[in-house]
Amino acid sequence: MVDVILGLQWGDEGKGKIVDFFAPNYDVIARFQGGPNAGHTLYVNGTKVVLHQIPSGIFHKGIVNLIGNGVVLDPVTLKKECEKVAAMGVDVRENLFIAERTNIIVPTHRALDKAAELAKGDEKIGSTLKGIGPAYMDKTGRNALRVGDLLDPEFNKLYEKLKAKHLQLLGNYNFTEDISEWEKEFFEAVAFLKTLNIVNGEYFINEKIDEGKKVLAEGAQGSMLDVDFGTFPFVTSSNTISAGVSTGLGVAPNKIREIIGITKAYCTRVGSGPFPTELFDATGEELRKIGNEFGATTGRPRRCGWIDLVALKFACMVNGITQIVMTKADVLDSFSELEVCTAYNVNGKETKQIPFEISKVKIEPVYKAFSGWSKPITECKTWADFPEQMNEYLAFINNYLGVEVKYVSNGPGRDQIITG
Ligand code: 2SA
Ligand code: MG
Repeated sequence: MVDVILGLQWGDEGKGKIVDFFAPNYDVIARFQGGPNAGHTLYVNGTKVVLHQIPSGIFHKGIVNLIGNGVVLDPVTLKKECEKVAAMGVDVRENLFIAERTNIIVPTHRALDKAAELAKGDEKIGSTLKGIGPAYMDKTGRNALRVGDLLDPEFNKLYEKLKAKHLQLLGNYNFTEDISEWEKEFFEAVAFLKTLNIVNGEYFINEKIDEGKKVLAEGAQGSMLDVDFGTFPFVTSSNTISAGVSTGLGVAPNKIREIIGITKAYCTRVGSGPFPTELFDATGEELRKIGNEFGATTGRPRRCGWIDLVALKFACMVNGITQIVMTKADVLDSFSELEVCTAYNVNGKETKQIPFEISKVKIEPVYKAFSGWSKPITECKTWADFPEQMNEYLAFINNYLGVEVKYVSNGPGRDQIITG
């Protein structure tokens, strides 16, 4: 069977840490979408590691890590990351596998991403500029190169053909950057990638499932960045929700069991687009400072605000969430009052649904206030140690969402997680 862990907000919910925490219960950890735009932070023996392409189970010996076909893979990022984990004693040839249908990010994808964002001016998406959008466009446009193509003796020809198409597009943009250095790096990385375990991902994973092995599918970005259900057009280019597991790994929906959603105790967003509960005041600044809210891939400061139950309930619905993990609850320790968004006011009308126009109209959040707990919960060891005010906060959220918060993370460390 397959369980899924994914983010319920706009990314950065703490997926890296949570996948790493649950990893010992699984035999296989698989990424099913996204690419080097992801930044999954884990702490290994006290050292902070950020993973972009490799699944977060890589530091557990004996666990198989699979990069699934739904991912877009940048060989350059992958090579650097493999070298980084190798320096920490991990042999990627032992426990990393890559699906041959995985689409490849080429240097001109990054160039196109950059050129297109620049051309958008004020309307820019706030992309990580890793080439994600153009790479997925080539997938749906049926032009992409895939990992299996690397083994084709004619690969260089295929590459040149795709590059020529991209250069034509870049011609529309007045793009003048020299990409020859990127290309040199790319071909070195391609040579390296060819030495890794390239497999038929869908047979590989289904054979594991048939053998009774337990698979954990690891989401990237967040549900509100889903290309269909997120705050379009301010989204990423893949299906980040649980349905993406089936298409991104070749696993049938009836093989999926638990769908674990992660939410922060508050909310953040990096990049442009609607964020109804965003705080522009000292409280927002405080959340960013205490929560150390800066992009793991780009270092950009993240926008911060209160928890948004309208968006969370929507995310629970489209994902079929069966249990919730709340992260960074300790960040709220010092706030004397907390707000929880329970509805939106859209054009003078109150609603508990995400409106289609979310990216076009101003949304006023309707809040319910809670008193803070003003106690360091980092010291709590069990659920019973949680302050009364925190129990009230959690009970309200459980009741609103109709799904239970089963785990609360109360610090960045591997062991700082409490089960209810
Ligand atoms: P892209 O790069 O084209 O997919 O960007 C499109 C939108 O998706 C957002 N996005 C993200 N949001 C949160 N976290 C992400 N990963 C990094 C991290 C981001 C970083 O973990 O911190 O370091 O800045 C991620 N990746 C994409 C992006 O902001 C755009 O709004
Ligand atoms: Mg992240």
